[in-house]
Amino acid sequence: MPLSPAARRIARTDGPAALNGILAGALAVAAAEFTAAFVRREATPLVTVGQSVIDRTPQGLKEFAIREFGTKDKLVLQLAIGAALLVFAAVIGVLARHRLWAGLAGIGILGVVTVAAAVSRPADQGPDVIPALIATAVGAAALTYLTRATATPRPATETASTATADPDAPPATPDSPSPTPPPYATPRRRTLLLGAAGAAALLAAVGRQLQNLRFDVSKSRDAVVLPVPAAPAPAPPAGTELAVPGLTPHTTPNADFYRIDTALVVPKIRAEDWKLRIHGMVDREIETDFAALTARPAIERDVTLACVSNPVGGPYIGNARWLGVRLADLLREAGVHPGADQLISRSSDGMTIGTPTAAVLDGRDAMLAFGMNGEPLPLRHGFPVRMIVPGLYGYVSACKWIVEIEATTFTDYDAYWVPRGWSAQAPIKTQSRIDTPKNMAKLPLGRIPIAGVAWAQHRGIAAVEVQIDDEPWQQAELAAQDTTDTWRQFVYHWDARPGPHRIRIRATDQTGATQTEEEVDVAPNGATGYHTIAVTVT
Ligand SMILES: Nc1nc2c(c(=O)[nH]1)N[C@H]1C(S)=C(S)[C@@H](COP(=O)(O)O)O[C@H]1N2
Ligand SMILES: [Mo]
Repeated sequence: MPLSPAARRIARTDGPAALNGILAGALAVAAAEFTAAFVRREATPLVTVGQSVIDRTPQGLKEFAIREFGTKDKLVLQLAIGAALLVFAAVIGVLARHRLWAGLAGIGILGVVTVAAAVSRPADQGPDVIPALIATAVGAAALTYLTRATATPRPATETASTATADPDAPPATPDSPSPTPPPYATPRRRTLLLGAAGAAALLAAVGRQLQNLRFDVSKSRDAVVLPVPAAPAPAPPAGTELAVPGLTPHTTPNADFYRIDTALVVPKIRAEDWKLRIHGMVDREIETDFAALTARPAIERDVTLACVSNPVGGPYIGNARWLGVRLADLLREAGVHPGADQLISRSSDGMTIGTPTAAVLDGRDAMLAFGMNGEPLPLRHGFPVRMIVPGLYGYVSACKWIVEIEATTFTDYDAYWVPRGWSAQAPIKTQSRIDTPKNMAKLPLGRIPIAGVAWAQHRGIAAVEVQIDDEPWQQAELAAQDTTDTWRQFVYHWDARPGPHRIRIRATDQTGATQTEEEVDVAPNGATGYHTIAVTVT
């Protein structure tokens, strides 16, 4: 298809100009990656901007992202930011070809955005702006250089005088009255662009490598020797595990444990560098480090952790054996004031989580955990130390990468999720999930096990019932109870008749309360309703 003259001119001029912008952008990003290796890994604009987007994302959009992309929402976000940057850089390149100052203004806007992102993070650390500033300077310099070096030379008659008299003159615009513009892509230009692309790739690769060397926590984690618990978890009674194919195992392996957090990159804290400060409304501040914490008498407990964003029937729940130190002991040592009804835990990346002090002190096994299923905490699950409080949703209890606990009040402080529309206090609601059969399954005639898990942390599960279509509710068989803080498997053996069927379940906790049939969404404090599936028996 023949191109119109205008299209040909754009292809010959704006296309290459866009490439200038993209290369300048790539060099800027690479410079930031390199600089971040000397500041903090989390200081690259790719992370600070992404993090700011996460913190500012309206709640509805965030729920949509979690629902649609699951825990891949962060990858999707990074791809979206990358795509936006690419388009913006291309536009900047084209602008610069027409008016260099306009392109530079575009770089300036990116600079302001990245600097603002670096300083506005809750974990604001002054030096975080350095990569943003360096990226802006490199972007501006690269754009200026590439735009000038690849500008269409002026027609021969003008060259001598203007070029020497005004080296800063903007390049000829595509509207220049030049009937046959000289070819834009010259061998020199090609060398220049390849050089810029190569430099960006090298700088970014070396920067990443340096980041990995400087912030390598896997070595620190490998070196951790977990203490032998003074109070080991009581051995679960026989029969906590039912033998039904497709049923969730009682203990969730670390590799399969759900991950929910706002961290775009997993915070990297070496155990040797970790410190925790307990302060606020206390008589004596406590500061401890990893060696001191793990030298205290440790407890080991099975606790089922659940996310408030878990929809009915959803996957954001897991059960692990945690090893840690009783938080109540530390709080009593600190002399927490009776009026301090809220504990704010802060993570190294600025997350704040508010937990009722009463829940930590009421005798349940609230702990600062450093072990998970016999291993040091995995990095994604909060290495080196996190909080675990049986019975409360993760966003009000389970601070990962914890570095600070402040005793305060609910009136004085709103934790991260509270102004975002979630309840300040959120005990886990009684819930149950069918793991097998799957929704929409086609099943053979005969006896079919309907099995899953039910949970009512710290109250314990007393019963699970199953209903087929509109028939009476039937008692399911319960697995033995590990503790009231863990979920409990169940199975119901169903003599399936042919045809389409609806299956629903409901659980009753050990206070006698049955979960409500009323369907409410996850916000503001956890979903309710009966997990319901449809199957066809043939
Ligand atoms: N630092 C930090 N801790 C956090 C979060 C977070 O975003 N940042 N999310 C909380 C939420 S919402 C949940 S449900 C649990 C999830 O813990 P997991 O990822 O180990 O399953 O961590 C909690 N702790
Ligand atoms: Mo959560």
